[in-house]
Amino acid sequence: MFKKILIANRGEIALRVICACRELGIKTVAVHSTADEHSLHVRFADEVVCIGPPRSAESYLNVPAIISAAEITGADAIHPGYGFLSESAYLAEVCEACHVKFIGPSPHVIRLMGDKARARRAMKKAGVPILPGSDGPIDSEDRGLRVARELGYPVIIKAAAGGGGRGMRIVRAPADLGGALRTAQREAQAAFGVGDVYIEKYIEGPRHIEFQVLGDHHGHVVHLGERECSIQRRHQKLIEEAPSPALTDRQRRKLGGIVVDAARAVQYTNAGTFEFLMSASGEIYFIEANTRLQVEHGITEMVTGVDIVKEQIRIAAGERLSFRQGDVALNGHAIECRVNAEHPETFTPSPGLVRAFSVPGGPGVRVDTYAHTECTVSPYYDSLIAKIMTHGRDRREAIARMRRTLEMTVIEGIHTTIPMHLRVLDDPDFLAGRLSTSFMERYQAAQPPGSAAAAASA
Ligand code: MV4
Repeated sequence: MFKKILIANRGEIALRVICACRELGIKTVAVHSTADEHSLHVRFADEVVCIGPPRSAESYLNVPAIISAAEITGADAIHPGYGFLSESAYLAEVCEACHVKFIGPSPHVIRLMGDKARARRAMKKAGVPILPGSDGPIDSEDRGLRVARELGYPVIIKAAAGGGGRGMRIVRAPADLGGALRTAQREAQAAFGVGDVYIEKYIEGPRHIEFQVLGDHHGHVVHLGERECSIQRRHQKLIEEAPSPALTDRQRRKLGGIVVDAARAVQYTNAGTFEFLMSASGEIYFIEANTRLQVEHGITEMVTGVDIVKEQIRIAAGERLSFRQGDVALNGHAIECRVNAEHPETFTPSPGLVRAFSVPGGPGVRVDTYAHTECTVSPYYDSLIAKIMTHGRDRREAIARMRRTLEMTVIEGIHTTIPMHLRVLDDPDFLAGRLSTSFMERYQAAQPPGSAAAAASA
């Protein structure tokens, strides 16, 4: 087992990794920017290295600074958390060259899944249902038009190097295809340095369902069920739940088995997520795989009892998975609300000094946060300040616990998205489990109270 792990991240996820290391008896090294000098991940790590100024590009994304910190402190592994360098095949390669274990999949698998068009082919070959679409990159308007005619409109053009919603174009008629193709290629080139795009049949208002897997270095792969992440806005998830209210036990077993076989086929190791879209008529299609720990991993931990971060560390150290698929039982229901330092109606960032911070505990409540009274929310990083998770015997109980937890949470000095969450938790469609990625569009239409638009429509 490792003796010392460097955590190449900040905020609540750096603290989450520290929790796992402490339970495993592993020393920790925190790295931080000058903006995070007083943060809790710095306080609770055994050793600390300042790696640069506030801007991420010069600190949390600075590979030479992070590798140097690992070498200076004698860390034998690096946990990248999520975001930042967590899906960098380059960091994983540099780690290999420096004989520091990267806690994640191999550089080869990170690169495979990072190219969404290649990942699509690999999953198709492994027997995973994928969306009807092009077999490879589309490089001409002629080919694009032919593929789109076969698929039927609408279609969606996606950047091979994209993911998470960046570099996508929906095309509803042949006349728009050429322009959309050229724009998508240009945007992909500018954003990712690779202009390749591919085409899929476009699914209107789907559900977003993702399977959590773990694979060790001895050929064992298990899945931990799925999460439903349909409540999102501009590709930022707001509320997630496990399991999905839309899957039957039978579908879960079948799809889980397919995902496990596919992960084994690509020699997937460590934690990973296989994302699917479910159409209104209930068809399920693979869209992409994430090769990192995800923000929403905690709700899967609540329903399975598996500590995913500890498993990641054990797997990277070469240990065997300590349980088999048959040992995984889903217990009850869990929900996560991402509390962001943002205005609840306009979603504009609200950094600053948190004058008071108090979240209740009680049965079935878990809070992963870096926040505390008198902390500051930095404008330099993402606005997630707390993940409030609740568990119940069933979905209703999990929701009731979430409502009372949010109602009894006190955060003063900044705006948070808690009022938005409380509105969603009262929504009849939400309560009935009628979810889709279009769900939040009606909340976007709502005007902030006191605004000119609200006054005009009153
Ligand atoms: C799609 C789609 C509809 N049809 N692909 C957005 C992020 C990226 N992971 C894939 N995305 C989508 N791909 C086809 N063929 C709709 C989306 C999509 C979406 C997917 C998951 C969660 C939220 C979303 C919000 C808007 C669009």
